Amino acid sequence: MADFTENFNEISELLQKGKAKDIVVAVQKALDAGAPAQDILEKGLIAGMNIIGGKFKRGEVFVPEVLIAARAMNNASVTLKPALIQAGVQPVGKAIICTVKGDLHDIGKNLVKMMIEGKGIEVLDLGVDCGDEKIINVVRDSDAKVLCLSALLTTTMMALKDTIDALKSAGLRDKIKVMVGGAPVTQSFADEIGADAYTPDAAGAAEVCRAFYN
Ligand code: B1M
Repeated sequence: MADFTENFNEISELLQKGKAKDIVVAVQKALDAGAPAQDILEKGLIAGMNIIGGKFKRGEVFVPEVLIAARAMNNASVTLKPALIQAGVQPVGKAIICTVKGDLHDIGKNLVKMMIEGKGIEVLDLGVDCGDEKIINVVRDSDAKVLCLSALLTTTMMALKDTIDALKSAGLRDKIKVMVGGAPVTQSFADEIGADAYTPDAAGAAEVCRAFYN
């Protein structure tokens, strides 16, 4: 079996340096060499972002470095997307995705979106920092079956509960399944706030989301 370690390391390093143009070339090179898209994502892009995350935590890099790494991640994700999405799959239904109020971290949300699209589900992306009113309106007016909420901060986790409560108050809780995720979220927190599902990663989110359409 071919060994793509060198490709993954190159991608991880370019991500850490925030090389938004070069990383696109490296991702394409890895795809052309036959590296599985899922491995490029996990062993190259996410691995690189985890290293930057650790350095950010230890005060070795600061917000600008993290932002340019995030830009490189988003560019690389766009290049990777067609390989992650099965060509020609008819949408099996619709889902809504966003980050909750106060939360600007959209890299994980974008990955979850991509992976769900890869299951043939059309995703309405409401973006970041999404207030309840906007979410309620889209849930009411669309035929989406699943609402995916992402929160990356301990301070925005409670907004997951607020949104679920707002759905209840609007009489819409039974209309939609609510999935939650993001680094600080746990299964027990998801249970506590009355979410229908929690998964720790994007691939799991796509599996669970797809199961709601069976
Ligand atoms: Co921020 N940040 N950040 N940040 N940032 C974290 C999250 C932090 C852990 C860094 C740290 O201190 N170590 C920390 C949070 C601490 C806490 O609350 N416990 C933190 C902080 C404090 C902040 C600010 C407050 C910093 C400041 O201003 N002082 C600020 C807040 C801004 C805001 O949101 N209001 C802030 C800002 C930023 C940037 C703008 C600079 C940038 C975001 C850029 C962007 O997203 N466009 C940024 C980044 C990049 C990070 C780190 C380094 C990386 C996050 C990331 O993208 N990870 C992060 C440290 C880290 O995680 N190592 C950090 C990669 C991504 C693929 O993972 O999003 O976890 P993640 O998604 C995963 C899973 O969680 C899951 O699937 C994904 C992949 O498998 N998942 C789901 C996500 N959503 C899901 C939904 C699901 C299911 C699974 O179902 C619906």
